[in-house]
Amino acid sequence: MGRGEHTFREIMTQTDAWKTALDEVFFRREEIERLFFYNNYEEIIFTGCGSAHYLSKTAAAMWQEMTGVRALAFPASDMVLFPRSSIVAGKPSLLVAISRSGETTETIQAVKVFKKHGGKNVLVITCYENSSLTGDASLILVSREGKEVSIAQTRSLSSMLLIVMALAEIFVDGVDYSQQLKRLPAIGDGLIKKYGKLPEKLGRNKVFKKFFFLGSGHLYGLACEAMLKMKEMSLSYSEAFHFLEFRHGPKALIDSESLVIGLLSTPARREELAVISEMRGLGAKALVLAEEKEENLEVDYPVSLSSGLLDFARAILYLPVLHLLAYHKALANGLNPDTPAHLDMVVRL
Ligand code: F1P
Repeated sequence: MGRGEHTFREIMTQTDAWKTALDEVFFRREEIERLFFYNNYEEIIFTGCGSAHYLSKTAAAMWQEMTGVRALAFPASDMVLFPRSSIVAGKPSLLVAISRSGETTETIQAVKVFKKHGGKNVLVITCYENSSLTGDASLILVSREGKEVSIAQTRSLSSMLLIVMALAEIFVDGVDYSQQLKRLPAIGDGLIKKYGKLPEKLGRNKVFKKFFFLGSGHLYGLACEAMLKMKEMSLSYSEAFHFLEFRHGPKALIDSESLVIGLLSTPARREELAVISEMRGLGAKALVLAEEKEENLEVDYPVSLSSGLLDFARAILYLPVLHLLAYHKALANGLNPDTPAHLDMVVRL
């Protein structure tokens, strides 16, 4: 096996996993509706560790914006160690526990703590049907094609994100999101084809030593996830911030070795681009992923998603190019992205 062969295959085949993830939600709609409609949840709590924690952040922001129901995200470890900061005993809540393996100790414990504090229903989103986590679940949604050989999550994470997106879609009136979501695999394939060479070029560029991932609203969690991929695979200095937060201190780190990676939203586009242009003025280069055409983005490396989809439906499309950026940076650093330093597939405590 060549260096990074598994990671590369998993990144490039992730849209196949998107298709089966969508089917999982569409085929099990009745069970899902039963879990939600017979229980008047006042809040939804998303939890997980590592990539699943960052996915939880995006999921919570998206869920609340789409459905109007309060949604929060906590790292599983906080739910275990500081239960009162995350759980209000007696409040009708649904816990959504996310874990590729279903074997991460903190996530398994978070479910137990939730139940100990009066929580009743737990929805598990995972890649394995039978695990220590699924035993305590009211409903399990599985991304069967999301399973991976590599340690860093790419295909698993994006397909579990799509399960959340498709779930939220069930509770939104007025817009036919399901039709939009069904178009994602083909659009994702087109993006990988069109922009596959750009992350390779940027990854190989030895000038870039610092990577700053910026995202706001529901895109912040994905900026964190892209930052984590860069750290895990390539051992590079990488950080994630909310766009406008970047001015409040972190911009002090900007220099000509910096690549600022912007996950541009539609509603805050103008304010976010102003941050990008300020950082370019301080010497950074900018890679920006956005819905609009390349020529409308005044940045060094524009990536146009051109999906024609609404904001929520397109979130997943930011990931593949950023996965490839981490992968190519790892190779350029002489590392094997399949096996990041010091990491294991599952953290068991
Ligand atoms: C969570 C996780 C992974 C990370 C590493 C250690 O795993 O933190 O995100 O890449 O492999 O475990 P899981 O609960 O999603 O299986």
